[in-house]
Amino acid sequence: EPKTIGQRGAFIVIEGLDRAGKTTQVKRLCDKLYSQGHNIKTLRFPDRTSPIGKMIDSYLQSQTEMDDHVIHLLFSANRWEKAKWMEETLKKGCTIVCDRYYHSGMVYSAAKHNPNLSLDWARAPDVGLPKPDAVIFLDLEPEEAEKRGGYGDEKYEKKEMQQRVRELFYTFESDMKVVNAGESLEIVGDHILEKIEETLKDVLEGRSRVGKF
Ligand code: Z5A
Repeated sequence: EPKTIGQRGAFIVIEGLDRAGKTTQVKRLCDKLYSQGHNIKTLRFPDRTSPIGKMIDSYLQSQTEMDDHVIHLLFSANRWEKAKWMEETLKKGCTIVCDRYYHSGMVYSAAKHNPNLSLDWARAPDVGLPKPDAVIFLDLEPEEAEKRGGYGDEKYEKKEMQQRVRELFYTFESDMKVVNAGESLEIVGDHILEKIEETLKDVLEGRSRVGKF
């Protein structure tokens, strides 16, 4: 019997640096929660499948150039495309586990050091989106990321950029539960579960409503 029937689902976001293992941990977490009887849906941002997502993909692969504000607004629009679906899904009792969300949106754009693109400016288009019940931040030392094969070929996968992104993520420390992603897959997975246990309980027992950013 699924645990979430008749209750809303929980909205869990896994944020993190490049190579931190977000995709791996989202999958582990979903398998675990599913085995505990939760109805589960996953999401990832950017969602590269929609027309807006395809524009983002093309930008990240350096096939298209865009003004920093334009790409920022597309990333935000890509979340808004899913907002109604997220609200309906949570209401139906499904738990959503989401790979990156608006914290990524704010910090990657602000990390570009464009004097006309502050963290405040970057925040504005996401205001009003469904607010996660818990945000896990998978933190990885740059040296550890390098051991995992270094950064890839996409636009932001450069050491200096990743360093600024990490510092900016830490300005949101009070919004997030930090997990050291440098440990083994199993240990990281266990720490994530520990950190969301309380949240899941509150949601399942009807003590918490879906908020807005
Ligand atoms: N971006 C943005 O600017 N604005 C926005 O609003 C949003 C995003 C939403 C693409 O994101 C870029 O978009 C990203 C942020 C920006 N730019 N950067 N950087 P993405 O999410 O599509 O792509 P990504 O960050 O590069 O994700 P990824 O490649 O999927 O990485 P990951 O999910 O964190 O890691 P992984 O694939 O699970 O693992 C990476 C490797 O490490 C792999 O070989 C694993 O086997 C290994 N791994 C994982 N965990 C461990 C442990 N614990 N030990 C050892 N090895 C491990």
